[in-house]
Amino acid sequence: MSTTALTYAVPGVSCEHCRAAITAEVSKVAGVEQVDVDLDAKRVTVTGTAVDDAAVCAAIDEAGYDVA
Ligand SMILES: [Cu+2]
Repeated sequence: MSTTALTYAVPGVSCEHCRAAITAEVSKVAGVEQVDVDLDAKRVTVTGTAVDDAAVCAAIDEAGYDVA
């Protein structure tokens, strides 16, 4: 199985709380192995195997943030 890296622009992230909230929700998505939240670039990078893009978007939304 191949590892994929998906990147999302999430303008609303600004602090460690945002990082924790998004990491907690996105980590629940099937196949996700790593979640990186770059607070400076306002970008979330998700690494994993056969990760469903729509599920990650839904998880970020669930955490309370909008994907640009
Ligand atoms: Cu925050």
